[in-house]
Amino acid sequence: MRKWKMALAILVVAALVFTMVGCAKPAGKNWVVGFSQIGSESEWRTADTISVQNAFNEDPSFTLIYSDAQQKQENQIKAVRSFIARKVNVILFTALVETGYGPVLQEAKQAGIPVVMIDRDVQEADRGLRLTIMGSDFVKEGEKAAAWLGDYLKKIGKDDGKKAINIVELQGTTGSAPAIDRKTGFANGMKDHPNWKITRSQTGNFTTAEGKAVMEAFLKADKKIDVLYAHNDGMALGAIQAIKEAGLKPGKDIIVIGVDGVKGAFQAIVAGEQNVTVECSPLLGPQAVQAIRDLRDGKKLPGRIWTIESIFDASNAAAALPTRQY
Ligand code: GZL
Repeated sequence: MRKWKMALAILVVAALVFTMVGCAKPAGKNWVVGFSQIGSESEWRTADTISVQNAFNEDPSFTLIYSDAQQKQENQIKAVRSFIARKVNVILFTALVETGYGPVLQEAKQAGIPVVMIDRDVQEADRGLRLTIMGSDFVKEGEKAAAWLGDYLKKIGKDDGKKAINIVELQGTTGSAPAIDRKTGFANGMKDHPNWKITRSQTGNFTTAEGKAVMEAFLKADKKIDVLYAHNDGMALGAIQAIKEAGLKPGKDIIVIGVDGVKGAFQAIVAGEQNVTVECSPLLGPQAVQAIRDLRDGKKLPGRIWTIESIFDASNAAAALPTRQY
């Protein structure tokens, strides 16, 4: 009699232990991540959000709390404060604009909650309040755009180095790191071309609708436009609509330069309506989850984690299009 009871007890304990091991998360290793995203203003942003959400949701040792600020800084500040109140383990954050986050980052620091940034950084003065930033080199993106334009104008014999090349610029969100740095980078590239002039420059806020509206105004005011430099493909695609509605051929009458490398830009390049897109990858999820795993494991994070990027024009866009992930 006793033997079967003993056997039953062993079976029950074994089943209990198996259950515990099978579904129990490593104690003390479950981290809650508060992610403050700026909005959904572009194809790029949507792809970035999906990449981060997928990366954290695929790892059961993380719980991701997601907040969409709908392009309002005050919503981001509220979200970070709510993460602090909820005592999350880490805050993941991209800055709508560079300034205005010092106080709330100070609050996170006082609460002992580390901040890891992706995509857009805060101003220099506040960078001591965040652990690291991962994403693209926006200055380099602007420089790549200018270098590509120099090569292209030479190839089509449109730049004798003397005749004015008139460029209009659609800037990103005013005060944001990509808008500031892409402008700087392109200006750096212009130094080699004294005959290049930026005749008009205005924000289209990274959206297709605003990019179209501003390009319409440019075209009304100035018939002599040789090049459009748009800080993202979304605005370039809106401007392409405006150029066509003005009876001009985008990609031919006006050279169209975009940044991001979204699918819509590849399709426009294949159609001959956009000339180039400088890649800026939104697929930051895997890097973000690995950085936070390293943080959880007590590793020191590098001050800057760069993404590797390329550039696509008529020579390589068609071949790359089928494998594009965003
Ligand atoms: C750049 C990112 C920019 C994209 C835009 O890393 O912050 O914001 O270039 C997006 O498309 O809106």
